[in-house]
Amino acid sequence: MRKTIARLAAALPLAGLLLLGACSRQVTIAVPVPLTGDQAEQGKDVLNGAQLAVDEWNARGGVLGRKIALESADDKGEEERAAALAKEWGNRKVAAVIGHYNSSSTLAAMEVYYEKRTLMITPSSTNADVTERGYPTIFRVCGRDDQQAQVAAAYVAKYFPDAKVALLHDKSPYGQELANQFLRDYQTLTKKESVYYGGFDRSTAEFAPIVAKLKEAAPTVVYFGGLFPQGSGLAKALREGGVNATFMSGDGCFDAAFLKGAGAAGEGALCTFFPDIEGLASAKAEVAAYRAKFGVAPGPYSLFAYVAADLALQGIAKAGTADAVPVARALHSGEFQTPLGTFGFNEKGDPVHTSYVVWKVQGGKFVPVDMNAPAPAPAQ
Ligand code: ABU
Repeated sequence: MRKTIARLAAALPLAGLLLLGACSRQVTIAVPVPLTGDQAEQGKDVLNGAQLAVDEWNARGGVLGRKIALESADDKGEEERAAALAKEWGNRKVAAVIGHYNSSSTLAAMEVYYEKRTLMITPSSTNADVTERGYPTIFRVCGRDDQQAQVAAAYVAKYFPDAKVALLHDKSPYGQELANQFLRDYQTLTKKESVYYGGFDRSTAEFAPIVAKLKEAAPTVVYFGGLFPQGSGLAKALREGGVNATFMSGDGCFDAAFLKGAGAAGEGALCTFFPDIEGLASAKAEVAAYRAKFGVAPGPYSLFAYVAADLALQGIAKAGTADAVPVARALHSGEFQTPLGTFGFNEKGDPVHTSYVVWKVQGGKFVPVDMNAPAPAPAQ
């Protein structure tokens, strides 16, 4: 018995080494997203997209002859948690991070990823600073708030020539930047001032005070920089409180949860998002594969997460290593085929091509609006 224990004890370090060897031969893709709380579904959308890409790569033999492992963690949409995950995964030398979902989390974590030489590609964080800070191993596959705000401002300037615009935001890096960019562009285009500008915390669910202020300001368009949990509640409160303005927001409200939360009050609301992705011929196979695997349609950012994971793996394959610096160089210098079309990054890490359009809630669904329809004549 004693001999057996001694043999086992002698074999344990070897088993440990073998296990370590097997693990280090894996390429790990990490996905930090909110998996609890009011953005849990959006986090799952992203996780599923990345999972699909990883599964397809593994089915083709992995990358560099190594199996790809996917790890996910709940960043809870919280900055501190995001930074802690960045530290942990950076220390463990994961090959790439697909995330975070929220701009606030990405901004809190990305410096750590950069310092730890961890490649990071966010599918959905649109705050300009994510790429403006100039970290060469940090990328995004979505567009930016300054781009979508410009489209929104041009739309309002053209189709609401007599608008009285009020701006609200959730004080987050995403929401506040979006509202500020919208205001800047709108003022440049129309030389008009807003009738109201204000912010409230992400935790606010009681909108009566804000409704009272807007009743007084009497806007005809309310532009909200923020996410769907508050956007839907706000749209509802405004309608119920007698503020009959057109509600407009960005990609953060472009979600089925906005439609559900706002109900009838969401009818006529406008959001900026990418053109119809599910309708893209290049995305047809992945949309079908996503539906087959998860039993639901992809969420707004599912295919972006798929593309982010796929590009990380294409970059690794092209560089011949999982080390972030050569992989980032490969991503910066190439063009890649993806379900979103031919994809390249500029020197900042933003997609070379991105486009936003305006979507309108009609019959409880988001419908793309005709951006070339003639504008109404201004009132005399
Ligand atoms: N882009 C909207 C969702 C996430 C964010 O940027 O905070």
